[in-house]
Parts: sequence; structure tokens; C-alpha cells
Amino acid sequence: MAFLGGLSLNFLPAEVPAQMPAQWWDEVLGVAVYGGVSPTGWPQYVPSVHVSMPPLSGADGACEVWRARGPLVDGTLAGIRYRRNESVIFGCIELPEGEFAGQDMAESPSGLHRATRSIYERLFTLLDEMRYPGLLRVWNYLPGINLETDGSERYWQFNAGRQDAFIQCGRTTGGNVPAACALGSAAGPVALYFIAAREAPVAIENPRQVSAYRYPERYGPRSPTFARAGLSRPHGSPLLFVSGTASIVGHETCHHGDATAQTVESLRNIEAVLTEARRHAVDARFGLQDLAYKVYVRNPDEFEIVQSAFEAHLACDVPVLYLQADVCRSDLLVEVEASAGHGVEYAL
Ligand code: 3EB
Repeated sequence: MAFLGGLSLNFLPAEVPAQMPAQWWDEVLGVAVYGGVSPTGWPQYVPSVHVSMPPLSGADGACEVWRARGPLVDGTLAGIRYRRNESVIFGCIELPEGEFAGQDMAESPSGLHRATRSIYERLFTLLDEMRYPGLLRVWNYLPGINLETDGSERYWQFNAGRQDAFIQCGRTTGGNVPAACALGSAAGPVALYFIAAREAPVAIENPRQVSAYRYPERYGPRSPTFARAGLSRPHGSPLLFVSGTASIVGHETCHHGDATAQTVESLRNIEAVLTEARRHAVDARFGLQDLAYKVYVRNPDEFEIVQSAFEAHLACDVPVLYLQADVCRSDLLVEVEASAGHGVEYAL
């Protein structure tokens, strides 16, 4: 059961991986570290990304570790560090957008736009060359996501750079797009990590929500390129990645100023996505209680009320990592992401 679906997700305090034996690292695909800490004593070959996003409970730092059965092969291609086995690949990159500032302003208006486009072009180069075309899930973290610079919102600049790269690399920008999230970190470079596989996942939408790639123009001139979830089977059994999910019904934010109601609405949206997943595959029988979660909370003062609403709605213990982050619309107070069909070890 440890590698059910071909993967295992471990949530650990930041200091724990350094204490793990060599055999444990033999099966680590990659790590995301959250918080102010920069753990030391790790093997150099493991791809890791550091995100300035403090955990809201427990230790100062938390790790999200993705593992898969070895033998694993590591390397760097197009500036992306990766580790892979025969069926899945994990990759990550941190790119300081300052390197892209001030260049060729007529062609592209912002450093963030250019940095994002570059990251995604490298990602697609890696997927094509290594032959893992099925992008199952992408995590995007960028500082100051709600700020306005160069005459537009930074999330909009990110969306434009992402969409440019999808088009440039011959990928569709609607329909069969990957599951994703995009959150604001406190500082640091643009950071991205992903999991891909040999076969394309099935993209799942939420009937309660307008697909993000069809959002009206008031949410930005270039639509976000992501699906509400992706269902795949790298090891035969169903593996589900639910994208960042917020209190949006149709295309509008609901429950302004009410973090409790926004949490419950986000979970209703995830339930609707799970129902859709079952419609696509009868064996994708995942309920809310079967998922591993990350919950992003905008205001640290509201952590307790978000946690209470989450626990009350689920009515059982589930693995969940709470992080303090900026959600991409300034009226969103919480965002919830989830996954199911893989092994989980929870030690936070
Ligand atoms: C939303 O539903 C909330 O830009 O990749 C959720 C998941 C959100 C992914 C992305 C954004 C993204 O529009 C925000």
C-alpha cells in the first residue's frame, strides 16, 4: 500500500528528513520545504524547492515529500532538477525574476511574465525530451501575487507568461490542461514543482464552476491554464490530483470576508469535483475523507476558524498541511488542494 498508485506523499517536520536512513532517500522523488527554514544534511541529488510560506501549526518548517519505488534516476535538464523512475518524474525550479527585468519591454511587459514563460518552456522541453508528456500536477508559488506592478496584477502577468509557453510549446490552453495551484509566497524566487507521467491524465472540471480557462476578462486578459482536477493511472489504479479550490461559484467569489463560509464552499467544490471523477471512472471512488490536503490561509489570525470549519465539515481525521499564503484573488481568504489514490504518511 505504501506506493499505491505509484506514489507516496509524506508530510514531515522540516528537521526529520535529515535523520532518515539512506534507503529512505533511495525512494524520494523530490521535496518541497515550507517556512523560513533551509534544512541541511540532505543528499545533493534530491530535487528540492524552498517556499517562503510558513506552516500554521506545529514546527517552523514542514516538508512535502513525494516518494516512488526505485531505482530512481536524477539529473538536470533545461535548468530543471528532476528525479524519476520508469513511470513518473518529479521536477522543480526556482527562478529569480530579477534576471528577466528590464529586457525587451516592448515585447513583454514584465520580468514575472518573462520568468514564468521561461519556466514553462523549460518544463515542456524536459517533458518532451524525457518522454513524460502527461503533466499530472503543477504547483506554482510566486511572491507578491496580489501586488500591482508594471500596470497590472502580478497573477495576471503570471497567467500571461504561462499561457504564452503553452501556446509556444504546442500545448492546448483549454480542455486537456493540467491540475495546478498558484499561490503567493512571502518572498523569494518564482518556484515551481510538478509531477508528470508517461500518459496524459484526464482533465476534470467542476459543474459548479466556470472552467478557469473560460473565465471572463475581468479576471485578467489571459485566462489561467489549469483544470479543476486530473485523473491518471501511472500504476493502473486511479490517482487524483485536485487543483487549488476556492470559494468560487460560477466565476464569482462567494462569502466575502467570511473565512468559515469560504472554507465550507471550497469543500463543496471539491465534493463536486470528486463526483465528476467518479463519473469519468467507476473505480475512482474517492470521498472527502480519502484525500490528503493542503490548506492555504490568507490571514494567520483566521487559522483557527478555518481549521474548525474544515474539521467540522470532514468529521474525521485527515492528513492536512496548513500554510499561510496569499490566494490569487484578494477577496479569497482560503484555498484547499487535495490528492488521493497514493500512499500517505503524515507526521506533522
Ligand atoms: C480559482 O479557482 C482559484 O492559476 O494555476 C486555483 C487553482 C486558482 C489553480 C492557477 C488558480 C490556479 O480560480 C485560483
